[in-house]
Amino acid sequence: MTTIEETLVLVKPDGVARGLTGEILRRIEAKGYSLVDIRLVEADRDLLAAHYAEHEGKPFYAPLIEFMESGPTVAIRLAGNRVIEGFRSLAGTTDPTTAAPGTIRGDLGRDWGAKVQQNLVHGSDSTESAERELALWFR
Ligand code: IDP
Ligand code: MG
Repeated sequence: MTTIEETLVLVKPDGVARGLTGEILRRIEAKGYSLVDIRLVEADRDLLAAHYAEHEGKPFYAPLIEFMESGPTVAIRLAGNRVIEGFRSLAGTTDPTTAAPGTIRGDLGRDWGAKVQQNLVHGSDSTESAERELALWFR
């Protein structure tokens, strides 16, 4: 079955600040996914509150919003069969210390001792999240 999906990928402010946008795009393109749209965004509080609504009330929520406001983010609309699952696999697990080597977070990320994990990228986790998040970042 061929169902071409789209997902939202973010290169978070740590990835942009560390000059890793190109390396992250290289990995995405080398995997074979298609860039549909890309933009540099200075995310404001309303956008971030909507994007991370599921995490409101968690101990890392306020540090997460502050981190995401700390600099520009690169937002990418990415397409391909099973791209949602495929990009999450490329990204690796949430904690960069234990994310598998070979993944973006495992190869390029580390713990910096902050209250929130600075793990370089975001990828939508379901078709519902992708649709919702793409509408927020590419309105
Ligand atoms: P994901 O980005 O791997 O989907 P989520 O659980 O959706 O992970 O969390 C959103 C973001 O919040 C993570 O990418 C990370 O930056 C941060 N985060 C999640 N869980 C923790 C935690 O337990 N401690 C610190 N930061 C966290
Ligand atoms: Mg998530």
